[in-house]
Amino acid sequence: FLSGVLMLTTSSCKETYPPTNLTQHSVIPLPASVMATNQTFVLDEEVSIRVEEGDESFKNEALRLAEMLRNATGHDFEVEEADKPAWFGNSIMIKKAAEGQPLPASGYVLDIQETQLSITALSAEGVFYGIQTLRQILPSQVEKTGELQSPVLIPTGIIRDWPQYEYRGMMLDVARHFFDVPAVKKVIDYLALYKINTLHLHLSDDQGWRIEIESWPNLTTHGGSTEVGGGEGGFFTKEDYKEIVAYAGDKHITIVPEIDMPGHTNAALASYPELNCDGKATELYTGMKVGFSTLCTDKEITYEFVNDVVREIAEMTPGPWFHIGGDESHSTEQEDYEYFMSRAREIVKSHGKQMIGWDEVAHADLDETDVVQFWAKEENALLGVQKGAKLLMSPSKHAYIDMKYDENSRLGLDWAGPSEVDDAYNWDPVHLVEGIEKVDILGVEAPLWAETIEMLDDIEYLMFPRILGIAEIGWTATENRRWDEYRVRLGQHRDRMKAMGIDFYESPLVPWQ
Ligand code: TNX
Repeated sequence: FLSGVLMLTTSSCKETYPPTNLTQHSVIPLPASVMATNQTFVLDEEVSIRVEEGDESFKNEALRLAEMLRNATGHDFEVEEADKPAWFGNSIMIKKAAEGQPLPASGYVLDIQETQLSITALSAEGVFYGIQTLRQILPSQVEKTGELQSPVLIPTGIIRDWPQYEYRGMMLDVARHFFDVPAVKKVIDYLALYKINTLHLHLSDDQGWRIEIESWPNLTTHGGSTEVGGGEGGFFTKEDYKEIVAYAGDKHITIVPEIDMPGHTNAALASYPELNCDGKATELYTGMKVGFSTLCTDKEITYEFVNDVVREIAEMTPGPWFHIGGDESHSTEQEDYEYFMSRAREIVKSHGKQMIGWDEVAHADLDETDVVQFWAKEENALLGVQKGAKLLMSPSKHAYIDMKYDENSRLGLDWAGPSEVDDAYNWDPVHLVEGIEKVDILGVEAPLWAETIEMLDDIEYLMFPRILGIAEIGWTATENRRWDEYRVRLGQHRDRMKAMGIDFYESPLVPWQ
């Protein structure tokens, strides 16, 4: 009888909710492990967000979470510095993992219990990823302003999660068509939700030079003045570039700048006659052909130019990498190409950066600090690995998100495609090139070339949903990935993409719901 009374009193002051199932919430990329405990954490206006005192970067993440919830619900959530849960009401705790915990540096544990939800990590980056996972567990209204109704019921359970690869990237070509700072920031916002941590900016090509270089001002004033199709082009001032770097850095995204050379350089050759072997400036170019331009590899001024450009950009770039292109230099003799690349690499190193180059660069001098971006030739990938370099995997058949989805796609090229959502998902970095092992691979990247795209909507259409698959390939262990299961999870991201205002391709291969 007594226990009956007790049960009555406890259950009368606590609401009961139907059993939940955390494993049915579609998180992309799929976490390393998800365990459901079938109860409910109630997120209402009484919840206090708490972070241990001491580490500013952890406090920043707590503030970020509070801001996300404030924006979605309209309610002000306070962030308190405390290492214990609140006396009354439920608590969200942001905690630093004890050193020596079996958790990789960028991993996190999201532990959701009935009265306490905690995110534990060794680094702020790990907390950030925990927040992105929580965001995907919340209803899609969290992506809008003022539309999330409180209380929000969150399923309980434990997620332990960490990435497989250190470099999970996308490339945006701002040279063929220029995209301005607000557009680039939007792309950064999108990448962050899927735990992509690198944005490679293709800043120069035959059709345009897009980054201000003080010592060579004509590069932008003349070389930046057009684009594919003859539009007005544009460029980033140094302030613009720094703004992008800082905005990305806040979301734990590293910017990798690329200046493509010695080919793909017509915009520079048109701006400075002395960079040409015959001393004459070329005409600006607005077509789509590749492989016709080259810097003059046996003139000393060429290396002064490269040094100035790399120095000015490296100074504004906190990340470790500098990409020097090196692709499709069809009008540079092979011997000249190798000589040029070896010198350009020395210049990059002298400014404290590690070189990345498209796979042709494997023919230059390389060591274990260099990165070869595989896109076309397997023998180049193998040669790079033999020289000790790491590989960045961007196989054009799978990872090129500038390809059409099918022959009816309104945008995109087709030389390596078409590339449907399953083509972009169904591949594994380790099994692309025979003889390559996981330790040889730095990560994966999806290049978005911009010959056919002119505005943010176009970027979204080619990016989504393929970028989610690339994000999962970079994050989730191969043995946990299956297209049949993934397509269902992807289908459940429809409302979230819509809530974010993303103009995505509704592939017939995906059960959208
Ligand atoms: C090849 S991929 C290129 C680019 C083009 C792209 C179009 C690579 C290293 N070079 O110059 O924009 O194809 O898909």
